[in-house]
Amino acid sequence: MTLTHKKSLELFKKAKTCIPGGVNSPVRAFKAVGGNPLFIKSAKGSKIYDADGNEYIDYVLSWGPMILGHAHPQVTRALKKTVENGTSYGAPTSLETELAEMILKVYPSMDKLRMVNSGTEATMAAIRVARGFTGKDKIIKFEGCYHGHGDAFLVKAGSGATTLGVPDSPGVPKDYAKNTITVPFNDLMALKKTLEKEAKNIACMILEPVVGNIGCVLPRKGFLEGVSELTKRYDIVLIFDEVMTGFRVSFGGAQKAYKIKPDMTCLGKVIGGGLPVGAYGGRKDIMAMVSPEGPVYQAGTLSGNPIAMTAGIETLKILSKPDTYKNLEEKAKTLEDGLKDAAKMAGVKTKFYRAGTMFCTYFTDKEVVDYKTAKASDTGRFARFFQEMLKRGVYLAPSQFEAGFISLAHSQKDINTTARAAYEAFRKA
Ligand code: KE4
Repeated sequence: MTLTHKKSLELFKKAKTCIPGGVNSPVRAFKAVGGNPLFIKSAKGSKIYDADGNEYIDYVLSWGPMILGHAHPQVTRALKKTVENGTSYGAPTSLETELAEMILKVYPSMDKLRMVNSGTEATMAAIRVARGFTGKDKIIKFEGCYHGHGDAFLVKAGSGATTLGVPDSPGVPKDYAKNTITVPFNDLMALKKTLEKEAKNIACMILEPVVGNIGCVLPRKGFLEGVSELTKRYDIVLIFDEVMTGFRVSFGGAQKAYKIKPDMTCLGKVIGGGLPVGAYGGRKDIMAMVSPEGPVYQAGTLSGNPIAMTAGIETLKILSKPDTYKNLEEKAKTLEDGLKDAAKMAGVKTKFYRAGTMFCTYFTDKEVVDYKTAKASDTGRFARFFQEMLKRGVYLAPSQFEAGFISLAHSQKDINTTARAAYEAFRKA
């Protein structure tokens, strides 16, 4: 099936005259997979439709938020109603409390939370609060974990994983980056070594409990328990960045699935139901630091606005219905079996990882356990696989180092089509 992307190409050329790289977020530009990005005109359920009218089964789902599928009627109806009352007041509304209570009920590790407008804002604020609470400056993050574009996180491991960070992007001052220490994910020994040296200066440790930003990398047995135990031993604030894993790995996120109680949690994506929402929260003694209750400043013009809250509330109402996650798990497992069988029948060596409804296929025959092993996979082959799947009407994340997502709207037919396309795409790639 030869799809034309003529309209998308025209739109991309035009976008590049006024937006850097023609996109408002870099990964959308298809740089990692080649070719030009598709401009999307509409979406419904499990499908997205590009400017040339081509239909795709969507496994990006806006990078996670659209767990119900696109344009869910209950969410759309509620949004239309709310928007008639105005869109933002810059004053408190009952909707913010309603969504906050819904989230706190599902994440008992959080006593209180603050709404913000993105995952980046949530993680930036969370480390500022942890620094304010502990009076310490340094933070530990893990290689390959992405926490948004805050300066503190755009840092790569200095030479030797336990030395101080160096900027990973121009514009991040060296003096700032040196407060971020990066340690390999799944490596408790390296973490212990770092802590022996630096523990007294460390305010917090932040990690994606399942790493969705180098593909999908699962914590080794005992890793999260080890991290939790070490943060308690050294009195360091443990922050779970569940912007992606929240309501994805399970209804209660990775902290529920792996039974770990972090001191703070960052959320985003699903809790906004496709509207800009992030949130950070945690123990009441830590959140008491947040202005205006406490001295740590954080603010936002549109934080908690009624439209975004409405989308989040309706999304969580549907997700909290009984059997929803049983239904999601069945779909995700069927997809996993289909993709694994397709690779096997095509004679292609891949490693597939999944946590709840997030997943990833690597082109490698070695286990992928961290940034280094993820980077060693055959990204060129992934790019060819991506393009072959696109030709067959399946829209995967345009980078090996991203996770794929499935929604309540994906049907058995969608999954069968995907598996058939994958068999042909594996052979061609
Ligand atoms: P946002 O600022 O993009 O809402 O959230 C940042 C963020 C924080 N923490 C985790 C674990 C995340 O995955 C993200 C954002 N994820 C990327 C996808 N890998 C968003 C897509 C993009 O950058 O365009």
